[in-house]
Amino acid sequence: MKLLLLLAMLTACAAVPQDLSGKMFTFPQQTSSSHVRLTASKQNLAAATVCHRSFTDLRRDHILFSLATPSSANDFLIFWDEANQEIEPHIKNVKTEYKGMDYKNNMWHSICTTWDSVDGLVQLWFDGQPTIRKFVNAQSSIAGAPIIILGQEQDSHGGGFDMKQCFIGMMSDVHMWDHTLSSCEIQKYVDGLNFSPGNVLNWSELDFQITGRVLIEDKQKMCY
Ligand SMILES: *[C@@H]1O[C@H](CO)[C@@H](O)[C@H](O)[C@H]1NC(C)=O
Ligand SMILES: [Ca+2]
Repeated sequence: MKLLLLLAMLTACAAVPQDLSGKMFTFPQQTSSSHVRLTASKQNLAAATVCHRSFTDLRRDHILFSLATPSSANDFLIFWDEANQEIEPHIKNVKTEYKGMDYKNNMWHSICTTWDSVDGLVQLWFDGQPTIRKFVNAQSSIAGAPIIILGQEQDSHGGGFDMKQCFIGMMSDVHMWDHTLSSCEIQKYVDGLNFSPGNVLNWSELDFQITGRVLIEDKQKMCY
């Protein structure tokens, strides 16, 4: 009986993965709490690619993607630094800086970040344009239980949110792979063509949990 009850509770709590194709998360206000937590289907990543699309009018620092493990709050993190006008991938707590991106307000931008622990190289693709491949001293796997959050930046494993770094706007097409994608695969993602979805995070089968005011809405398309 107790076991049945426990099973029933577990089923109620377990999020059913959803196909978010054509949808977006809307983060409509500044808070230090509203966020989406994503469940990864794999742990211990020796390499990774993370792609996402975002739309904002923020003119301050903000988070785009935050993956923390118990040993490192910035295990895989994508951050916009307003003062330095740069996108900063942090891998295993090591920061890389990419300047010169045309990160305009009020339009969709797709950002893909690849990293491999074997060569320690990071590369960012901004709206499909590659940046240089940079060495980061991050040559071991991302290990331990990951907590992946959209909308807030983790200063600790699952917490330490700062209202002044939260994301406000819309996010869509979040995928994560356990390997680096080729430039062709990234181009297909950017163009919204038939690409192979993420095997760590799959937007078409996303396991997630919303806290606070985050909405799932249809992506607004251009009419022709
Ligand atoms: C992603 O989700 C789609 C839709 O459920 C599924 O067909 C596909 O196999 C998934 N891909 C991966 C790599 O999990
Ligand atoms: Ca912070």
